Parts: sequence; structure tokens; C-alpha cells
Amino acid sequence: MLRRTATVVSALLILSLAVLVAAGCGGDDDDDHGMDGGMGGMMTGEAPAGSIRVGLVNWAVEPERSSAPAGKVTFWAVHDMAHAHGGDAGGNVHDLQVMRKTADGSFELVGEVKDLKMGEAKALTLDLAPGEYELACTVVEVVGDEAVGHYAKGMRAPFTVTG
Ligand SMILES: [Cu+2]
Repeated sequence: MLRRTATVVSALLILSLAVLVAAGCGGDDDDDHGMDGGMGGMMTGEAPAGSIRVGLVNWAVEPERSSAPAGKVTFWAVHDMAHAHGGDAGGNVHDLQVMRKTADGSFELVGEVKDLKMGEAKALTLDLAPGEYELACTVVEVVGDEAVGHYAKGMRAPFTVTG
């Protein structure tokens, strides 16, 4: 009984943290748009020319564009620092997986960068064929006694490569 109560309490805690984080991200988004105008490149390293910035936050993948022409595409994966991580709610590390939708509707991995800590950014250049893709983070971590799957939390975004 005690243990059950503890589980419920921690679930509630995670829920309220998630709400806080979501609220924080909403506000931060506005700031980001302001910053993009004049002060890009404050993150670690420099975004490669012509790259598509992909923000990784709890719990969303936010590409600055949702499509690109076929050929060489460089994603600039950025684990945004703008949002606070509440205690051990997870999300201290994110990946960027680029997955292509196959004929049967499943996804196959085309390329990935992994283990981006807060504030880190990495470039990923891929030769992409036309099609439907998904940009995702498939990190699964254990927080307390719960497995937190970033993909299930909402870390995925559609991406189209045009012919
Ligand atoms: Cu993630």
C-alpha cells in the first residue's frame, strides 16, 4: 500500500513537471524567434551553412523547416538549453534519428546523432532520396521506477524530401 502511494505520487510529480516544462517551452519559443534574428550561433559550435536546425526539447523535435529537396541535407541537431529540466524528470540527453517511411509504412533508420547533452549541437549530413521521413528521438531512460520513452512522449516530427 505504501509503495503504491509512492508510485502515484511520483507519477503526479512527473505530470506536474511535464506541465511546467511545457509552459516554459511555450515562453521560450518566443525568445528563440527573437534570437534567431540577430544572435544565431550561441550554441556550441557553428551551424554549417545551409543546414536545417532541429531543436530537441522535452518533449518535441522542432525542425526549422519541414521539407528539403532531395540530395545532401545537413541537419543541425541542437539540444536546446532554453527549457529547465525539473530534477530527474529525464530528458538530459537526446538523440536525433532520421527515419524514412518504407512502402509498408514502417520506418527505417537513415542516419543519427546520439547523446546530445544540454546545450550540445551536432551536424548530420545525409544523402536523402525523395519520400516521407520522420525526425525523432528514440532515447528510452529509466526515471525512478519508470521507463520514459522520448518518442512516446512526443519527440517526433514529420519531414518531407521532395524530388
Ligand atoms: Cu529525447
